[in-house]
Amino acid sequence: MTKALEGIRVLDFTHVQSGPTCTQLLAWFGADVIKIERPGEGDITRGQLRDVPNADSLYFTMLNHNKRSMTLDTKNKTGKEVLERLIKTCDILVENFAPGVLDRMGFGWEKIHAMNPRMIVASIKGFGPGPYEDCKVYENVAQCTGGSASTTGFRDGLPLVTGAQIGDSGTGLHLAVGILAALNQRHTTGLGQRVDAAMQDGVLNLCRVKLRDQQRLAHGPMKEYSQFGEGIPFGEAVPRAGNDSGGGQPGRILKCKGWENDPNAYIYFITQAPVWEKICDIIGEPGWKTHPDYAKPAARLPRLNEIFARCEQWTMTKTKFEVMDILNKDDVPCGPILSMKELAEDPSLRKTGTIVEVDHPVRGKYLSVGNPIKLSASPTVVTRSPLLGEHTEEILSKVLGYTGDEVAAIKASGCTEAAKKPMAAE
Ligand code: CAO
Repeated sequence: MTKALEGIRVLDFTHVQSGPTCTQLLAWFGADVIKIERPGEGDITRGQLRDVPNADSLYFTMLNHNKRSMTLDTKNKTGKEVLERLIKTCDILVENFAPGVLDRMGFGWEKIHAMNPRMIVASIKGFGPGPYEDCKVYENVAQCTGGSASTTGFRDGLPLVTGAQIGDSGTGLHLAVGILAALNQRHTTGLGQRVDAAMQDGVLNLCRVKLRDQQRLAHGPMKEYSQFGEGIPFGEAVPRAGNDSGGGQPGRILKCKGWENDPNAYIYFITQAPVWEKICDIIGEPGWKTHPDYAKPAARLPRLNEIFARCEQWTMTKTKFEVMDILNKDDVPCGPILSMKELAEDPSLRKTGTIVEVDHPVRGKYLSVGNPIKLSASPTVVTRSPLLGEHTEEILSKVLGYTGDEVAAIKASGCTEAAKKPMAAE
């Protein structure tokens, strides 16, 4: 079966998490992704958070599946010549270097565009143009500057960062969408273009509903926020809303049986209006179906704490999975809080390829998240991440067309291998 991006070649200058998320997706859709790494060191994450001695870390392996690795010192004269040939050969360059790095390497947009007018140059930076455009940025910086941290957590607690990597992986996803749009436009223009995704912008996009709420504040209190029912006035900016639902249907995280000992014995429970009467029967409050304080959504808003406390009395008598079964029979939307252990062991996620087991020659078998986007005519087969420089020779000869002698000369220049450090006694 062919792949959606078959025939598309990606010059992958990405590192750490944000950029690799994007190029891994392109690889899963069938693009030939050639990851360029610094000789001797490679992507810094190969050695970060290492759990198996001398093996590439899970941090690296889980973000670099289905790619080829080539080592190349792009500051070396011969290395620059090889890079020029790569630019002429590839369709897309993806990078998430610090601002200005590509220019300092001598490969700014104008030069690349002149060398290969069809090339799409896609970049992730921390910030777009403005006061912070030169700053280096990591995940949590983006969460804090993109509106996520100020709106996450409890009203009376610290701003919180989330476990979901919305700054890094989220921006990688945004970039991938931009690249696919640019690829499509190339069909009509014949030209590449720049695709820029800033992490602050990506996080803000994912916090869209909070900017919605910022504007709603001007028109009175937001009644679905717990603090409305608690009589606590709103300030000038959107407050942290704890586990209140971000949508129009009130929801909370409630304790389930075993919560005293299990940190994940909880369920997210949504009191969706169309199923309110069924909820009243399930929790043992049939009188609330007609009572003027509870029957209509607007009447319930100031009483959400009381209503959810009553729901919790019921959920605490059942495990989270029992609650899920009972509520779903009546179409009540809810979600058990699943631990990473439970997700890792979930047979249905294994079956769909959302969680996959991958074999690696150095570290052995490990679990990874597979492609969450399923294409019916381009199924993803996850293959292991490459070892550092594993495909250097293959790419020089088979992709770039260098002869055996030329490959030998390139290697002799030192641009593909790190200079050997002298032994202490030497
Ligand atoms: N050959 C030669 N030199 C290379 C090379 C290669 N193959 N690959 C990288 N380098 C060099 C670069 O040229 C750069 O050198 P100069 O500073 O002299 O120009 C140097 O490596 C360091 O690159 P960097 O500044 O991108 O890396 P860093 O570790 O200092 O910063 C990061 C990392 C992530 C903070 C920064 O890259 C960044 O802000 N990126 C954009 C935002 C982003 O994606 N952040 C998310 C990261 S994941 O949490």
